[in-house]
Amino acid sequence: MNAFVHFTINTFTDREWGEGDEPPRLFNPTDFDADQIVGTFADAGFGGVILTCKHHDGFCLWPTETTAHSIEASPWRGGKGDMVREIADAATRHGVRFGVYVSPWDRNNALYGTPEYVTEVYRPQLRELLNNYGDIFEVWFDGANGGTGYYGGANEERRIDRQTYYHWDKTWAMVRTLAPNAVMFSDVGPGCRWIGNERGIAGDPCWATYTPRGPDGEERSAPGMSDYRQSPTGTRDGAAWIPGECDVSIRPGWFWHENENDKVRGAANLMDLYLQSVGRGANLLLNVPPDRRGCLHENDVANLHAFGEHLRATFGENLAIGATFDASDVRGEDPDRYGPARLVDADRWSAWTTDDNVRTAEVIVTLSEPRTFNMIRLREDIRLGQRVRGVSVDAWVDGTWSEVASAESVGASRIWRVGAVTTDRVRVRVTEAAACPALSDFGLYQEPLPASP
Ligand code: FUL
Repeated sequence: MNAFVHFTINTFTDREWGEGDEPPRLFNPTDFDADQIVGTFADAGFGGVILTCKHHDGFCLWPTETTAHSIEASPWRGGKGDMVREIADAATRHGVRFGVYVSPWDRNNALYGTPEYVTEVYRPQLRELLNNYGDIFEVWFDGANGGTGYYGGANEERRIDRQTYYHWDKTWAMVRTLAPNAVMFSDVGPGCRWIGNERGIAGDPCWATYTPRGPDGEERSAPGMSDYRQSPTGTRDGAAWIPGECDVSIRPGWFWHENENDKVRGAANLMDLYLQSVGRGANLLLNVPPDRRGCLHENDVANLHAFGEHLRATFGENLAIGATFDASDVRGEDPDRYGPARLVDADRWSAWTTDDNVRTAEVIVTLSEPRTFNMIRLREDIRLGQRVRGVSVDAWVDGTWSEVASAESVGASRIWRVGAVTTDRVRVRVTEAAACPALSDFGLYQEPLPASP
C-alpha cells in the first residue's frame, strides 16, 4: 500500500490538467508541511509515497536545470524551495519509501514533440531526480500523452507516436542504471502495470504475469499502447512478471478542489478498495492531494486515520497463531517433509511447500479452541512466482466440511471477507497449481464492523 500525492499549480487554479501557461507565481502554499503529509500516510500504514514532481502542465516541483518553469520561479520559500527534497526527506524521517511521477507529456515545453525534448528535457529531468534525492523505489510513467498545450507560446496541438517518440528502451535502461531498485510503472510495465482503471480495482483472478497486447492482439512494449481491458486480470502464463498496481484517488479528482472536501472516501470505502486491490494480489496506490495550504485536509486526515485504525483492528490479531497445521494428507510422501507446517508466526520468508511434483495439497488448521472469524488471508511465497491456480477454504461446522471461500489466484496476498464462521478447524485445499504450491502465510481475522461509510 503506497500513497500518491498530486500537487502542483493545478491545486491553485482548481484544475485537473493545466494547459502549461499558468504563471509560476500562482504556486504559493501558505503552510506546506511535508511531515504532516507523510506522517499521516505512515500512521495509516502506507509503505511508500509517490509525488507528482511534474504533471502534464510541466511545472517542476524541484529546482531544475532543464526549464525555467519550476518552483524557482514561484514565490514559495522565496524561490529557494525544493518540494521534492522536502517530501523525500520527510519520507526518510517517517520510514517510508519515496517515488517519483514525472509526466512524459509536457504542455509547457516549447520542445515537446521534437527529439530534443526527450534527450534535453525529459530524460535529464529524470536523471536529476534519480541522482539527487536518495533511493527511489518507483518511477511512474503516465500514459496521457500529446494534445493541445501552450508549448512555449505556440498554443497548438502536438501529437507524438507513442511507439517511437520516447525511445523507452533508452529511458528504462537509464533508470535501471541510476536506480536499480526502482520499479517502473506504466500500462506495459516493465516493473508493474496499471490495473486498467482509475477506480483502484484489480481483476479476479489477478495474475502477476502479463503479456501486454494492443486491441489488435499484437504484443506491445511501449507505454500507452496496450489494451487496458486486459490489465485487470493480467495473463495467466503471461510473458513477463508485471504485477498490477491499483491507482485511485481518495477524492473524485486527483488534485485538491475545495468543492470535494465533503466527497472524501471514508474508512469503510477504503477498506473495500484494499480488499479489491491488496486482497487480490495487487498494490494499492491511494492518492491523497494536499490543499492550498500544502497540507492534507482535515477530512482526508481523519478518514485515513480511521482506515489505519480499522486495518490494525482487523489484522492486529491472527486467530490462527498457535494452531497446529496438519499436512499429512499429502499422501505417499515423507510426512516429515511437510510438517509441522509453519504458515503463521514463522519467519516471514519461510514457506510451506509440497514436493516438486505434487501440485495439489491440503492443510488442516486446528485451533486450540473454537474462534469466530470473518476474514481469511493466504499468501504465496511470491519470490517463487505465482503458482496457485485454484484454492478453497473449508470450515468444519456441524460435523462436516463446508466451503467458505475459494479463488483462482492468490499471488502476493488473497484476502476473503466471509460471513462470520465459528469453528476450531479450517482446511485449505490447493486444487490446482502450475508448480508445487509454496504458501507463506495464513491468517484468520475478525474484522470489526467498519466505522464510517
Ligand atoms: C492520469 C493523468 O492524466 C491524471 O491527471 C493523473 O495523474 C492520473 C494518475 O493519471 O493518466
